[in-house]
Amino acid sequence: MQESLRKIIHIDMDAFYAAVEQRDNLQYRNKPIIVGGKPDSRGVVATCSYEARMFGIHSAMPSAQAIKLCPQAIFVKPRFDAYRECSEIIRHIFDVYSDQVEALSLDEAYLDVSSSLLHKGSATLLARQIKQDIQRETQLIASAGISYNKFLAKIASDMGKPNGLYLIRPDQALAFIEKLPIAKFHGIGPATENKMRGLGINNGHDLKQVSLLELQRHFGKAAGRYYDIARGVDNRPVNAHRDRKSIGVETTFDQDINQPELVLYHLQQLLQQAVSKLQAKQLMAYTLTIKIKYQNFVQITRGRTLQNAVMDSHDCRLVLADLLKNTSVGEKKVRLLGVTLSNLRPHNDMQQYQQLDIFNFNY
Ligand code: DCP
Ligand code: MG
Repeated sequence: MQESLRKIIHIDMDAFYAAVEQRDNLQYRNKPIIVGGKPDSRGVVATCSYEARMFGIHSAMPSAQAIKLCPQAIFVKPRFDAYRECSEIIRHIFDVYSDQVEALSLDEAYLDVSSSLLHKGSATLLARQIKQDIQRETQLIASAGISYNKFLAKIASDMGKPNGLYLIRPDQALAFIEKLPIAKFHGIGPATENKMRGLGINNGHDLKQVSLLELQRHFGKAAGRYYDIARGVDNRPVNAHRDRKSIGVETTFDQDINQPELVLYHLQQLLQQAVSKLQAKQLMAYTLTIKIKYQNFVQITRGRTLQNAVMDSHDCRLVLADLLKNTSVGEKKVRLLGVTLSNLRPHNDMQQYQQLDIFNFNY
């Protein structure tokens, strides 16, 4: 099927955890509430109500900073069972409208509705119906984005928030992308964004001016994707059986490193980044693997499966140190280090989630 013929809907719940809390607790309605860790020590904001967002608070912000921005904010301990229950309800609704549903997290999914005959094939009317079903069954609000591929549908759902129903038609897409700031491109993270800004690429228009060759020079393998999305091309299918197997991060050093302490330090940093990615996907990992490429380009991996889910990098220091014992670190110089988390599962209960520690949910 030609790309322009697909009809993709992206659904994302508004302020999901916070909306559930405001629904279930009258005293939180119309108030700035923060779901996440308390503002002492290392608590972090999981999400906050739109009332709290007016003060500049957002997900992943340290709670201590959030309370400074809004001293009257109410901190609420997460109730994952309630969020999972809602998630199941909305997934059942999606299944009614499409057999090609790709759930990205508890509150977010892509639906390919290209072959739906409902509403005479209008994906926008279909999305509106899905939003209505969600509201009727959960009393919660979802935003929907509609377009001809995943990249644009996701951006569209962001554009309309909250309570959005936003369509990007094929004939509007190129003009839309041209104006889009690089920060809004899903799949371009903060590091790449900075690099692009350094190259004078601030929006879709700028990105489109750069040749594929030039993009490859700066961004390697990711270049093709950047080249395509600047042109509104994203052929990724909605993958109903997507099952992420691992999450990894790695870094190549400008100068090869030698000291075991320094290697350990970098591995901890990489692990911290991997754990953050894991959290964003609402997953837990039980297997931790390190990758080392020596100066002579020989590459090894060492892994361990743990009894408890991988915690933060501080707690894993001993495991990392242990994995390093069985390597030539200290003798051979290292040019690249990587950390991969695998054996992934959705985080199921409070106790397991707490093991990720970062949120510091000790109420
Ligand atoms: N979440 C989290 N930690 C993060 C980001 C999100 O625990 N760093 C959780 C809380 C959110 C839920 O995942 O409620 C969904 O994430 P979203 O990014 O969709 O954010 P919200 O639904 O809260 O708000 P929005 O209206 O912007 O979608
Ligand atoms: Mg959301």
